[in-house]
Amino acid sequence: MAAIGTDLNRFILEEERRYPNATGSLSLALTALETAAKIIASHVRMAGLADILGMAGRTNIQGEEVQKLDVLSNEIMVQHLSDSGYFYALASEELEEPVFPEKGKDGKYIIAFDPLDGSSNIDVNVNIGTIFSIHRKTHGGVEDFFQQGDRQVAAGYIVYGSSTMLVYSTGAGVNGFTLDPSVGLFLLSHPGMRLPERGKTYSLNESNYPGWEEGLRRYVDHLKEEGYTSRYIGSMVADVHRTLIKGGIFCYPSDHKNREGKLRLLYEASPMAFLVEQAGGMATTGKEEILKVRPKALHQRVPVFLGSRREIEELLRFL
Ligand code: P6P
Repeated sequence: MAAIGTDLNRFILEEERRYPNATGSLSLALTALETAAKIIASHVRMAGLADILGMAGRTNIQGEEVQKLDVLSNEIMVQHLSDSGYFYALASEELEEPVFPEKGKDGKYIIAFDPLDGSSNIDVNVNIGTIFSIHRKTHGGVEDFFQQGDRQVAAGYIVYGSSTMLVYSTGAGVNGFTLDPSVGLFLLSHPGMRLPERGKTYSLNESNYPGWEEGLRRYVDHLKEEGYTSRYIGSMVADVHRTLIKGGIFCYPSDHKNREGKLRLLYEASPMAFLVEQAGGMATTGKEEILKVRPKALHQRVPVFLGSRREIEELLRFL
């Protein structure tokens, strides 16, 4: 296992060496993602200051319209991933249709991402994040995005919090890197992340309790009797990051308002399910494993239950 403090680029190259047939495309694709993440992180840091300086939502000193951070983050992702030439197609939470970059027409990969999830939390300085999911290009066209999650080549997130962390997996476990702003490098800080077999917290928006199915209501009542603590930030990346480290269960279930739940399959549920399973946990829609769901539309939603094995297995007995 790589030593704490190993920088991300070296880690990616050392990972690549484990695959003799690797061409290096995925490694370079990941470094393009890393660059976009660093730039987004710098803008997220400035968000509060921009507001104080009266830039947010108005024109800045150059007379340019300052964009909403999620729109800007999307542009940064699209620009850097397109310019890399490694991605045949990009799908974004911010874009109705995929982008097929001219430079990526020979690219081997496609990527779906939420450029800045939880962006409504920016003005209250709550952690937000970027989530990404990488598949191989198959036949070309938008259909390439409708591959099951267990065929992902890589998935991960960047969480912009007290520190900026990049957490990802290429199918050989999960590793977390913390950005050292003094040198501008992501350094390995959480090697070989594993979910505890069971946790002590449950994480979901209890205001939707009346609209949940009966089995879920009984399960959450049971957790309270068992002495579990509730922890819910309302920013998926932050709630999943805590679950990945501390264990327990994160849920965004369907309810009478959101028949299919709220979270998107391609660029929220599927990448997070890939990470959680790679870290020894489980991820289900309540009816089937999230990684086995066959997508039918770019922005389709699914109910999400993910976390420690014990909590998920117990939940399924209640549903
Ligand atoms: P609610 C943020 O808006 C988000 O998309 C996810 O990051 C988060 O898990 C969820 O919505 C929170 O939704 O309905 O609890 O505010």
